[in-house]
Amino acid sequence: MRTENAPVIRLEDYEPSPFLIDRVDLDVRLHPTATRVTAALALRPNPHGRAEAPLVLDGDEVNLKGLSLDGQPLPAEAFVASPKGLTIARPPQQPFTLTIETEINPTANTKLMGLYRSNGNYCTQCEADGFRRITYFLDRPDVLAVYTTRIEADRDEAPVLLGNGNPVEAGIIEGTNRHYAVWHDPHPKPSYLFALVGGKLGKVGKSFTTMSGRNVDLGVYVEPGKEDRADYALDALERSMRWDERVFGREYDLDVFNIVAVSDFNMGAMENKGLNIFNDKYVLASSETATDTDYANIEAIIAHEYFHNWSGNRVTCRDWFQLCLKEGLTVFRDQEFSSDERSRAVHRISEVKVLRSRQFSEDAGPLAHPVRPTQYSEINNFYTATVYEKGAEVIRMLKTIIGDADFRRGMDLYFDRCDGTAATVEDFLGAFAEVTGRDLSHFSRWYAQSGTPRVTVKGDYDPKAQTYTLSFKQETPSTPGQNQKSPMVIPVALGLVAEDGKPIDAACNRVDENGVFIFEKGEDSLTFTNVTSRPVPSLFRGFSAPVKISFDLPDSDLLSLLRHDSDAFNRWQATQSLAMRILVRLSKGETVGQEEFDNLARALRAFVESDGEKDPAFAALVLSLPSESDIAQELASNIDPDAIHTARLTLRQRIGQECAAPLQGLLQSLATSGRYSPDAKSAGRRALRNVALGVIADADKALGEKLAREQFNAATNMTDQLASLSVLATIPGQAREDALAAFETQYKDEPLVLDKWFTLQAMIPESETLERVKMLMGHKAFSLSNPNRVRALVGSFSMLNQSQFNRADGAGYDLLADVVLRVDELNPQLSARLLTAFSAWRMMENTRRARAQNTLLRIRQKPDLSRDASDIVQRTLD
Ligand code: B3K
Ligand code: ZN
Repeated sequence: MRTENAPVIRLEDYEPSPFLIDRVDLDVRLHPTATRVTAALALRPNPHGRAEAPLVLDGDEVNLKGLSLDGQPLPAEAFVASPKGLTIARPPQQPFTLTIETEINPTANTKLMGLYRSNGNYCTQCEADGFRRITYFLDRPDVLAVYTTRIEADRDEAPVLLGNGNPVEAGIIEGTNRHYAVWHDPHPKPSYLFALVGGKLGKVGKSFTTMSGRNVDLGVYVEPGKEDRADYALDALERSMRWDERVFGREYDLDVFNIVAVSDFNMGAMENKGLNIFNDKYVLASSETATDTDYANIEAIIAHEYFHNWSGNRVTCRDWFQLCLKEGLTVFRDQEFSSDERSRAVHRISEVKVLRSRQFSEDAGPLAHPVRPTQYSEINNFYTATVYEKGAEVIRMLKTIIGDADFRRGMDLYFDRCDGTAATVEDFLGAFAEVTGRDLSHFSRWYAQSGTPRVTVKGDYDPKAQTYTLSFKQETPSTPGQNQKSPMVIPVALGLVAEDGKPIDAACNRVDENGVFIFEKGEDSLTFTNVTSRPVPSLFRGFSAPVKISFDLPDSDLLSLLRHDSDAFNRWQATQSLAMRILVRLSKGETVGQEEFDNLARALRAFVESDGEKDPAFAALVLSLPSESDIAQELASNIDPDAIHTARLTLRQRIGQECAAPLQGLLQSLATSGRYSPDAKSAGRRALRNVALGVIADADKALGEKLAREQFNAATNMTDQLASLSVLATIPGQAREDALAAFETQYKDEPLVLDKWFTLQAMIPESETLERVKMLMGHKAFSLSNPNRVRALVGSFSMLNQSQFNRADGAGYDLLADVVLRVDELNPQLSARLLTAFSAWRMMENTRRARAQNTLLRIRQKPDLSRDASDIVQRTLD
């Protein structure tokens, strides 16, 4: 059992570094088990730092082999070194060069932080604190240096050598089998943006001309033989670069931009300057191996990492508390890019689904924290939905409040003023306050206060006075460490819709020309005049604020919104709200009248008939019910996941019965022939057909099985093949097992496709799944050391299979605990991520709650549990 608690780092304790590093000259001699790194650091005391301070360099599992100061070896009594750090008690008080030689073992590095090997290739991951696993350093984001990197390796082992910045020199070392390359990055950067790659890689590339006419060589490097799967990523990169020029006026700033795909990676990708390193799942795509969703994710993540070049790299973060400054902003930018490239309404709905399922649940549980946290013990646990997704919503609200033109002016000022610096949220908001003349201090509460505000609305129509009044009240629940909450600035985009769909020409001077009312007090109300008939309010159009809304609109009003609202988001929301009303009551064991089922099912049928072909992607979303975890969140306590599962199935069956005929029609009319294209329009048609297939199968298993088998056998792309397989997976029997076996054989040499096969089986909502998952952990393609494999099988089981992970006998919790304890010894970031599946434990009914708590206590007992995992377990139990 751990005896000492990890130190807590607090925002209020921030101090500038006592030393700065202007230049870093690195010489890295790659070797599988004994890589030598020589780092020459040009240091100087920081004029804004504490004077006469010792020089304390961070380290993590590095072995010191040599140390000299201004060319002179440092005597042993002048420093203290351990694998965890290097301290020089009395460093010079003027500029000096410290040359450090270290040895590291990339093959033994299973944490996938620092320099490690993936399928034999060398690569790095330094954010947040991996550079200290390469050499001793001031490994903090506010120390910006210009890097020159010489990489040397065996020519056979690593024919390709890549670094940050521009290539300046390369050659072979005479008389040896070794070669080298030198890279220079002229842009000062923090150590977390350092990267190098050495290995056997194939390349696709093209030349890009920037808006000012400079040529940039773009390259995407992948495992040799997979080059044809990198074309889409390269195309997405080019489109991202053009978009950032057009929409934000941001131009690329080096001669090359490289992306490298690796198979072992802890997250999606990393924005290292000029050398992005990606999880290969987010680069490789072909119609036979990737789904439409994969293509959309690749496009979004390529864009996200590219956009970091300005929001993150040119302007970086002063400290890790400011993480949202780069992440929330960059998510917002990638969301806008995808909306422009695809359908804005459809994309917005997808963003909100992710926000609600991941962020709202985080904000309602033990791991809740503000968008800008004020303390952490392990920063890698703060790359969360709150920092990323809620962080993006905060930027979106700012834009809604100040308008498009001022938003762009503020962004320009922020980039220009903070270029080359490590900035704070205050610097960011300061730019917008300056261009608008507004006081944004009240708005800044969004960065400080955790929890999802709940806005309760009431509407009152006075036919005599022809007025309509909306009253608003807001409350934010208490969250860990925060009991007292203050009102937030909430932009409410709204409109009034007549029951018969005719526009309403009402007036209210507190609603701006874009239809936005700023709700910033605890309670407020609005009165519209000249309202000649009872209106139906459409509130929070486009989901204008990340809040929960309580508004008891009659079902008939929600149906009017589905039919008539000009806002696509609220049309979708209307069906979700109607479905949720039914699902909540069914889950609680309450009876729901036939009429209610019928009303929703018939409305959906009418919608499918009128809109299905018009906008298939949108229709696919309207037909998808809230997920089991969405329902659990709505119930919030005493949760029985089996009851939720049954409730959802019951409603799906009723909808399937009602809509079967038009949906079968759509299966025919939306069928596409010819070559697969991943564009949004074609993907939308496939999405609706595949949702239709699922709904048909819910109501009629035999028919569903027949149609799914036909589709499975005829499919010429992964989207259709996987969709039919997932329908088959929900129907126990030989057809399912045969299809699963056929898929396994077909893709036995495709790890990323087998991941889909793992996931699909882990999600089967039946009690045999537990044994199936255990068996699959023994599959030859499965490995506990590969994060994609672990997430595909065990992550999906615990996060996406609510009824089986939360089994009443606790066996699902035990399975996850056993995996976590083994993974923790290899890769703490991965074990910590898996552990977040427990964060809903307190909402469960008593039996499950007790079992989950015992399991968490068992995990906590483990000697040497990593800091990453203990941090999550501790906060989850607190
Ligand atoms: N900045 C990286 C995430 C790093 C995670 C470190 N544990 C990827 C991204 O958000 O773009
Ligand atoms: Zn990012």
